[in-house]
Amino acid sequence: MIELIERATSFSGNLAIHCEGMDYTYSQLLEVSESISAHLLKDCKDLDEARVAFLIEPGFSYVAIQWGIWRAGGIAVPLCVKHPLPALEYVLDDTSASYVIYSADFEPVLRPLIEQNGNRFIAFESLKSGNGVLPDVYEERRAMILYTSGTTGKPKGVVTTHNNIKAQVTSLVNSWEWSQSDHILNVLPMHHVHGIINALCCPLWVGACCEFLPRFDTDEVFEVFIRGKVNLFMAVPTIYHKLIARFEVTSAERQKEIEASLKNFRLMVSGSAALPVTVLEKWREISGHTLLERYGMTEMGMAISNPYRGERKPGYIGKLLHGVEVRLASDQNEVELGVPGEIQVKGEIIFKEYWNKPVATQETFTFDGWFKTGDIAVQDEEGYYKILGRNSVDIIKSGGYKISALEIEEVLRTHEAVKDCAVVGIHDDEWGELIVAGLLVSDSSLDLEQLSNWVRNVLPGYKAPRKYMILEDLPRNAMGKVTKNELKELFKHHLNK
Ligand code: MCA
Ligand code: AMP
Repeated sequence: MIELIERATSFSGNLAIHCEGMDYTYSQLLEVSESISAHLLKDCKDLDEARVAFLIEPGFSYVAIQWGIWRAGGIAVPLCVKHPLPALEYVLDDTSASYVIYSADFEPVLRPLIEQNGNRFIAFESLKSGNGVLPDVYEERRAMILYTSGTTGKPKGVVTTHNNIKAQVTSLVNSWEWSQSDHILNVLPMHHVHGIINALCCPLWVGACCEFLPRFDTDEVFEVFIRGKVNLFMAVPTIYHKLIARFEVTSAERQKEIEASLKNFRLMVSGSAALPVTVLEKWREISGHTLLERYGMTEMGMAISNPYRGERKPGYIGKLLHGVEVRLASDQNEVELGVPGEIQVKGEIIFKEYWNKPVATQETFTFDGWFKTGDIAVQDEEGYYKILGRNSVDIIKSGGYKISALEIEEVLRTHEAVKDCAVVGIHDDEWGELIVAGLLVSDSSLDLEQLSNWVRNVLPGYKAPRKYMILEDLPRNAMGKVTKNELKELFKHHLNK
């Protein structure tokens, strides 16, 4: 049986999930997930890695479905609750999902697909309780597919096995000293590693409690902090930036309550994007905590982290985690200490494959099995790594989301008034990078607000450009290739005017 779930039997009376004012124990999680498995299995003995997608708000039902799919031998494909229909459809088609479980709130967005092919869609509310014999699911089997943007157009499905997930979780449980008495607040999107592995599977591994908020909201986060049960928090730098901004305009009395509640925390973590030193320092003034910055990727979970005990160096992502091998390399060769190189990683944490993309999978590993992250870093004499950048200008990190400039460009080019375009990320204190697009248009009266709304019907809001600039021509080099760094400068100049 899957170890994460098997372990839950020894914490059955513990509180597992708190959401929307309700408490749920591990025994409820086991009971409801078993019932979901039985429903999914119907007459078969094992889902045999069939893909089961689910579109559910973060909370108890989300976790029960995830476990239900795993216990029935399926591959869990969590969908993003903010995606418009085309983005959801892409994932469903790419995974050829056998079933799609959705809660009533998402019926309107899925309706066109339900009308076309209703059989594979299961309303969560219609899941019948049942019990039956569940299959024995070996840890080598595929467990989950998460979608990530890369340097080629459309997002790729990252496949992890139960063994990969176990390695990713146990490494963090040991390094960050998770225990049964922990209680984390999880405000992260539940279709990415940060929310799923770090903030959900880690507490569940040790019998701790994961509390969800249906959506991120600064006041609600502070409200939960003040209630005093939570002792761990993990977020992207943009969230800390937003919490600081809200704190600064809060009454002195409320500020004191927030500060007092933060004293009870044992750990606060930042990751998914570079943590600006100014944010680290301001949060330290408010909370008394030096944020623990760590580094990870959808394809591997976490590989490098500042220490739980020991010096957390501002501006550094820390040292390699237990059970992981890391090297800095130029092409296939390790560089000398102090010389920048690409972060390459080996270990059980590394994903199995990109779904249905054997060539892309092969290309992302060196001939001798190192996973190539594409991130450039340098190591200091004490073993701490510092990220210097990425080897592709086409990857943008905004709000902690990884976004492909090429994917946005492809969408923009399908608009009737757009002749050509180039998308880049420019520095922004709040979002890390802001997505902006330079356009060549066939109709100079193009309404940019309308264009922006049109884009948001195709792409999720967090992938939509925030600013557009109509240009006479795109900056290009002698070979005719768009020079994106020049475009960034043009934008900076344009926005500073
Ligand atoms: C939203 N808005 C933005 C952006 N996103 N503006 C600029 N840039 C953006 N990227 C605007 C919206 O248009 C809207 O404005 C307003 O902000 C609120 O939108 P909403 O969607 O409600 O935003 P939010 O809920 O406040 O979201 C901010 C967020 C979110 C909570 C920081 O971006 C988030 O959850 N990020 C976490 C992503 C994450 O988990 N990444 C982990 C990937 P208006 O109302 O004017 O339209 S896993 C990973 O990276 C690895 C493994 C790792 O290391 O962890
Ligand atoms: P994703 O594919 O969404 O999992 O994003 C992974 C990428 O996020 C990595 O390749 C890095 O570029 C970036 N990242 C994650 N953590 C950090 C960090 N602490 N500092 C800088 N970049 C980070």
